[in-house]
Amino acid sequence: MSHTPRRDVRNHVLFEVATEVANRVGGIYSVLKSKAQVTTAEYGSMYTLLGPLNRASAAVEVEEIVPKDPALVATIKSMNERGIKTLYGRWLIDGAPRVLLFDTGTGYYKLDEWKGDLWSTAGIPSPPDDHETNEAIVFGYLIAWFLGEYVYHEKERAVIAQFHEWLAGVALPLCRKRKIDVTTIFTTHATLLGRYLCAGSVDFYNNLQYFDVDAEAGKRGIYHRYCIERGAAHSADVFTTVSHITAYESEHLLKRKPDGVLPNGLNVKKFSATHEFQNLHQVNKEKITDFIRGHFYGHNDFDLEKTLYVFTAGRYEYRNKGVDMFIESLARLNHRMKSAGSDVTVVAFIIMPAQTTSLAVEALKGQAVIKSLKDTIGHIEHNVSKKLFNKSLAWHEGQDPPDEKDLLSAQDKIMLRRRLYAMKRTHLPPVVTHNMVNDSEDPILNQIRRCQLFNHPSDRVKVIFHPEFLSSGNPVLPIDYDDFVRGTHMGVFSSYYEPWGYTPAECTVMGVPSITTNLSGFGCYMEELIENASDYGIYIVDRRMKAIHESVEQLSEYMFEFTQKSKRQRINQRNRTERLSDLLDWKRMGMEYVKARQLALRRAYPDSFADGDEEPGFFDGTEALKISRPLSAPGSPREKSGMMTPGDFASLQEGREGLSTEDYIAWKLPEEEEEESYPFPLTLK
Ligand code: G6P
Ligand code: 1S3
Repeated sequence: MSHTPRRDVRNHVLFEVATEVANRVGGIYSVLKSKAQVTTAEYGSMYTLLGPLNRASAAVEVEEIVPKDPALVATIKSMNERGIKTLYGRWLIDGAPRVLLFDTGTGYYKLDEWKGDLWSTAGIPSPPDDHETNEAIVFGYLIAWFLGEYVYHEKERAVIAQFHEWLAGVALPLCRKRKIDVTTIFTTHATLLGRYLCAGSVDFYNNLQYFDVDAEAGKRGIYHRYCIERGAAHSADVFTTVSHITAYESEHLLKRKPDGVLPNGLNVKKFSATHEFQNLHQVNKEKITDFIRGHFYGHNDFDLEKTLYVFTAGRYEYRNKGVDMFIESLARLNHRMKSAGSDVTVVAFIIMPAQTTSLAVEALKGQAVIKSLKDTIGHIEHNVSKKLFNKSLAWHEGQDPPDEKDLLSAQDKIMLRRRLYAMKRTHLPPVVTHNMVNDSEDPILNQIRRCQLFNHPSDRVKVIFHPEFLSSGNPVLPIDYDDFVRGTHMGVFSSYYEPWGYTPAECTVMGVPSITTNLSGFGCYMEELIENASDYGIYIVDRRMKAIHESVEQLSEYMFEFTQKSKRQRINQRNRTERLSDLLDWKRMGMEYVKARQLALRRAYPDSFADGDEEPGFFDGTEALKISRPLSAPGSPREKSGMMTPGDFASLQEGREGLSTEDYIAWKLPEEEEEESYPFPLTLK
């Protein structure tokens, strides 16, 4: 790219480009939203997120403001004058970053022209009826237009544009072809081919280097999308992904080795009272138990004090998210618990949105029946206490005290009897809470049927499939996702394809143990960092070296071991899990983003870093320390991990020069507490 020899790299401007800005779709939304606080702390008004405008979601998430940066004002004005509608505002989340959203609908008048241009300049074809690709093209051209005009107006400061995922990647080859004076980073959160190939029945990881990528993309009708993704990866100044396993996949499928790994962090919120998260577990567990009482009406024959809640959740990708392995392992666990004569019950929730028509009558009835029972008992309780009070008032010496037999009236008894009969049931408690559009073909339901996990009284493992995201407004299971997670005992995410995996990371910061696999970015990251991970409630199933039946066995063994823990052991384990939170905090993880940006600047503006530069020491680490210090905890002695930083990989080292995560936030595993909670040595690899 042709860059002006010297732009001010120190006071550079940062744009992050993605389709999920202020628009919840999946994991990228979580990345941008949770990271906002550290990035705005570092950049302030020099950070803007660029995305397509989704009016419904922007109406809730964005507050419109007037831009002040003269280059931004001029660029927006010029685009508006040419028919492109935009919304500039603050995203109403922690950190309140600035966002500029483009109404892609207003750019469609140029779609044909842009499609032709994409073919002639980048060799990327685009079929007529792929709406998602059309959106990506219009959005990409609007972004390239925006960046081109912006750097025309902003001549002093360097500009970094970081793009997330192929849907936001069309602008990358355009920036390169048009020689737009910005430096670019492309971050992929998965690869298109990886996702498609894994969802089929190929032995993905053992064949990565052998796939004929063009042919495989062609067979699946995604060749044009694949071209966009590959074009983006190759045009960016710096190419990154979210985990080492996806870096390996990207190298083979996109044919460029990533420069570095930018793992996903979380915005970790600490409670002032250390044990508050344990109290929250108890409160939310009670909410789940209320649901269980209703769902299992007539079959509440298991001890709720000895019942454990496990769950899996995510987008409905049956094989990729490992639901197949989860259900198979539950069947084995059921068998094992029965054979061992266990008095524990495991209720396994599967929270994965599928197409449904409505809530199932039986699920609604269960909650209604128990509510009526509760109301009736409340009513009787009131009558009894009133009667007892009146009888006691009338009592005088020499009389017998009021007899409990006289307290329940005939009418009370009839009411209670009615409620008891309403709980009679001729069939088993349902496995699914909703009416499914494709009940007979649904892969989850079919496997539950195959494994005969039908919630029979003799089953020690019960299953509930909730094919809708959780919400506190739901009449059957009224609880928000975070509260639900807190109320459970364990999350199980036995994924086959999982570039990072936010769900187990979220469990960890809430102090909930989880099971993942060594095919997930999160699992590998934790395995690399902590030697005795399972002691911390981080269980990792080996899906790499083991045959499938062995992995299933390992998963059911982990769950079985867990059912044998005492309450005290579970409480201690939750404490240890929660103490890992800092490991996943953006204050630590965000360092990799800093390194990627430094590398991008260095590659685009090498002259600005020459000896004798007027800003000496910019890359000796001290500047970066200054930026992030207010966010970080005071320095303290720390352990050393195998990797220098979470994302050390390939050429991100180039831009580092002495900068390490440990400088960004001094992190160490927490001090051991009482002997009882930490009965084993704490070791880091
Ligand atoms: C938290 C609460 C305790 C409660 C416990 C239940 O630690 O603070 O009061 O006894 O949760 O743990 P359990 O693993 O049985 O749900
Ligand atoms: C992707 O979303 P997914 O669930 O399709 O991006 C997420 C954010 O980086 C990542 O956590 C996940 O593993 C990927 O698969």
